Amino acid sequence: MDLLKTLENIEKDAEQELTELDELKELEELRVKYLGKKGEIQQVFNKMGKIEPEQRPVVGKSANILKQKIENLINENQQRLEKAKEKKRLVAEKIDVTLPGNKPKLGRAHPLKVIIDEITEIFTGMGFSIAEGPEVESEYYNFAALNIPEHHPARDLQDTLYLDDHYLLRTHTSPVQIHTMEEQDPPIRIIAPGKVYRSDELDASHSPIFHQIEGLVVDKDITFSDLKGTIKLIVEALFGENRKIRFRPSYFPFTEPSAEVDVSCIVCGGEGCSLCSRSGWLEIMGSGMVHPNVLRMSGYDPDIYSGFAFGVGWDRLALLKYGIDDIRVLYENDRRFLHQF
Ligand code: 2U9
Repeated sequence: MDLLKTLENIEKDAEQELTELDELKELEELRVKYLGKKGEIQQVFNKMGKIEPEQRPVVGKSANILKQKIENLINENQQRLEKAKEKKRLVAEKIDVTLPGNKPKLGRAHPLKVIIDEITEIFTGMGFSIAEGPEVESEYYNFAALNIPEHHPARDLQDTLYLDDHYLLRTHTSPVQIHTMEEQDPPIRIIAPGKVYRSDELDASHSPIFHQIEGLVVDKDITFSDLKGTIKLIVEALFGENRKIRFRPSYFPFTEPSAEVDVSCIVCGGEGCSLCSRSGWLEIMGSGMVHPNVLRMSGYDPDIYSGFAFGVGWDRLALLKYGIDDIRVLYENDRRFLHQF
């Protein structure tokens, strides 16, 4: 039995098989085939008992040298195959950074949001804070505290969405100002933007949910001139410096005296057109000096403090600003519509 010859053959086979390899997993198979417990080198050792004793050291030494050599070959080839595999991966994953990217679809500010951002900027600049409150209110905060008597038509079931005998969905944001007056001492300078509810049928100019922005200032020596100056500022900021403003006497239970504010028509400038029903004026907000009863009910002495308040239909401002003739588009969230602004 010529084990040296066997070793020589093993060496030749191993060298050839290893250099022809191109898959890492086949390398493992070859490691088992040559170096494993039942591998070819081990089989040579197993047969050592059957050869001449003086041959054993020679064969043993050669077998050990070959074992080491195959081990080295396997390790070298492992490195070669790993490098090749990595290179292949890098080529496959190559990214062309010069290709144009996918443009993310950007949202736009909703028309109502644009308006409130503008108004917030004007008022915070004058030292006002933004106040918010619950949409579910009691009769007291929505009506009684605002000097709206028990049998006033505004309390009518047709206008107000009642939840039970005492609670309702607020019909204006005025309760927010009542809460603020109860919690804080004058001076008060707040605007209260928010969602309000009325029992209206939905059509082009009515929605059972709509938005208001109200303002309230209470301090010593607040006069109707302060009201006029403040309103002039908002109107000019929203509709431009060249607008004319007119105050018309009006009635609200929570203000006395009260005034409706008109602005010269933003379409015809006062000539008369279909938007202003040929009058040249657009009615844009209500206002007035806070009624002494309202001050008193919230714990302010009307002989010391006075205040003014105003209220605007926030949706109507958006419709006017953008020339939209249907309130429903503000609530439908149709991206094709909203993307025009
Ligand atoms: C307190 C005292 C007074 C808020 C006011 C108006 C006039 C007004 C309407 C405008 C269009 C409502 O959306 S609309 O229909 N609002 O005309 N609101 S004064 O007066 C207040 C509020 C709170 C404590």
